[in-house]
Amino acid sequence: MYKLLSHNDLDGVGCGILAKLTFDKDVKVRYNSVSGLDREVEWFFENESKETFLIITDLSVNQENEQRIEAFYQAGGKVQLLDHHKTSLHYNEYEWGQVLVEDDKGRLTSATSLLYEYLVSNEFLQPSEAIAEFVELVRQYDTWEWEKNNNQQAQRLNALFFLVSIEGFEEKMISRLKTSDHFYFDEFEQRILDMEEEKIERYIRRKRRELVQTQIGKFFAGIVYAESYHSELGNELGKEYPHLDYIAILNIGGKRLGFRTIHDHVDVSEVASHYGGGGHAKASGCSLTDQAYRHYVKETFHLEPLREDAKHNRYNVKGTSFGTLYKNRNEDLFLVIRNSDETWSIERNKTKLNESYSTYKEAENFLKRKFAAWLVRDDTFVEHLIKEVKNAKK
Ligand SMILES: [Mn+2]
Repeated sequence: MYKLLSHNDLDGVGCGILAKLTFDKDVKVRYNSVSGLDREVEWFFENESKETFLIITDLSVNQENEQRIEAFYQAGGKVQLLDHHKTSLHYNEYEWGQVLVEDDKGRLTSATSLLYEYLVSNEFLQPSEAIAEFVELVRQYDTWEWEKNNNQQAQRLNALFFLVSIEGFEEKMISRLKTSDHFYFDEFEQRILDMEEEKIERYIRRKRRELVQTQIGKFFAGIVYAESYHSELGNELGKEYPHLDYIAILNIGGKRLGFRTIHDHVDVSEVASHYGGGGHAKASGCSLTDQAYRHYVKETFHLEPLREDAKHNRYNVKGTSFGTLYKNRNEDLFLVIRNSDETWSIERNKTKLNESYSTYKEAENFLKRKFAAWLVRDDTFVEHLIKEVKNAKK
């Protein structure tokens, strides 16, 4: 018998699908949340037969279980842990641990891609094109590579995963991978996925207007409350507000906190590990500990949401030598202007601030971090100019 303990996200369930394709009725699969795995591992050692081959994917165990697994392995037990999270790299010190963040071709891995490699190279599973295509979609989704490659199929696979039950998803995928030459979505799935996409768009548009910003430690965070679509949301908000180092997504009901960044200078697994969590450089999470609650909820609850930059301006646009107008919640007006030496400065209510910046972007970053200002619409800009002209005439 085999027992697979895996994560309850697409990558984790991808592992379950591969295990069931491989071992069929000889494998029992349990999906767990990050915090739920340790209980399952304890249950395994208390209740399962010593002959059962334990496979753990996409998750890490606590120190006690790490020792239990090592003792089990030393006593002749069969166990394999496969993971791709940077925070799990120390398991590589054990013979039963294999943690790989990047493969030898420099490609980011996922638990599903690691398990596929493992099953094929140990000749448990016959490789096929359909399975390889499915594994690659899961990998691209989990590593967020799909966005760079504009691989909509990968995103749609994850959307489908959330639309149906885990059992329903497993069943569909297993029969499809067994019987078809290539991976595909059927007509019904295509239709519900189209509807889902529109729904996500509306959800994100609404959440964009709820984001607050604050400085925590050395970073500026954007904070939003959301129960679903964390990856899509983190990505969209990160792009909408690039002056923020990362986006923190609060799931109060689940007492969880997720972190996402689009920037290379930030490693959000470090931010999460500060609160006892972990994950990847671009996506991580932790439980809502007392300290996390204080930093992200209590101390930010009174803040007003950020205002979005005006979208369809023709005159008040960024980076012009003419000057670009911003405003904040205190009704302060800010003008970003280009100096004669090509540097940029900021005027706050017509008083020039001391600092100058070598690029427009840097000036804007400062303005948005320090004053939470937004680009005003053309009509406000024109009104401002008319007032200026009138004042000049007096
Ligand atoms: Mn994963």
